[in-house]
Formats: sequence, structure tokens, C-alpha cells
Amino acid sequence: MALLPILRYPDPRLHTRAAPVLKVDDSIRKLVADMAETMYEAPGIGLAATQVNVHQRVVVIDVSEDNSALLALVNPEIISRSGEQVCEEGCLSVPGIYDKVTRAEQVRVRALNQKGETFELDAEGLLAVCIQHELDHLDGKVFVEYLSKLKQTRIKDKLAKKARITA
Ligand code: GNR
Ligand code: NI
Repeated sequence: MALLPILRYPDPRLHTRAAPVLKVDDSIRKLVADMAETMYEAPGIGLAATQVNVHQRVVVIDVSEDNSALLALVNPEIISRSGEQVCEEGCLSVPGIYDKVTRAEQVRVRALNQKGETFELDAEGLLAVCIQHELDHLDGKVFVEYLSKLKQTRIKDKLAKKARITA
């Protein structure tokens, strides 16, 4: 296992659209294991491969309190959505920034598991938010893009300033 470096907004590589995984093989299982370790260490409740500069459609999620419910989704697709919820979101690629985003309350997802088998999952609440947040990453979208242009500019300035200090 290995910890992977996480890209920071506004890194242009965060806007790459990830390609579908053609075969769930050992390289994908290693990626899932490394992403899970990176997510737990951060700590975060989700991580998309895009954030570790791997542009394949793989995400890991664990919204449990005790890191006991790892979910690995390969080629995930939202096949239905309903309702609306507002959640205060954060992102490991946008450290220290939190803001409200409106998303579907419930989603049904179809994905491949680590054996390459298709499965479906119904999610609501925080898990549904996290799934939508991670699928956006695979499409090159970061949650701050739901905020006003003014807020996006302020966030970029703040992170650029912080990067200068920590460099
Ligand atoms: O750790 C995370 N917390 C979180 C909180 C509210 C809504 C979404 C998230 S996902 C985030 C981890 C991350 O950046 N995943 O891409
Ligand atoms: Ni994120």
C-alpha cells in the first residue's frame, strides 16, 4: 500500500475527464487499496482517482464513523436521482474551504466492484452527497464550481496565498 499525493485546486489536472476502466485487474485493485489508505489518512469520506492524478473512473467512499464500510466503485453511473438536499461540502483538493451545495437527496448507482461484477446501490443523505461529489471529480468538476464566480476567485486567491506560505 502507498499514500498518494492529492492534487490541489486550482490544478488544471482536476478538470480532466476520467476514462472508463476496461478491465478490473490487479492494477485497479492496487489503485483502490492505495486510494483507500490515502482517504483514511487524510482523513476524508471519499476520494476520486482524478484527485490522485489517475484519470480512470475509480472512486472510494467510506461515510462510516469507524472506517468500517469501504465502498469501491469502478465505472460508477447514477441511474436515477430524486429529491433535493443542501450539504456543507468540503474537498481534500480544496483544503480548508467549506460551502453549501444543493444535490439530489437520493441516488441509485450502478458500478463494478473490485471483482469486476456489476452491482447497484441505493443511497441517501451524506452517502448520496459523497457519491455525487466523487462522480463530479471523474467528470473534471470540483464542488467550488457550484459556487458564485466571486467565491471561486476568492478561494483561488486564498489557496494560492497558502501555497506560497507552505512552499
Ligand atoms: O472528505 C470529504 N468530505 C465531504 C464532506 C461533505 C461533502 C463531500 C465530501 S467529500 C470529501 C473528500 C473528497 O474531497 N472527495 O472527493
Ligand atoms: Ni472532493
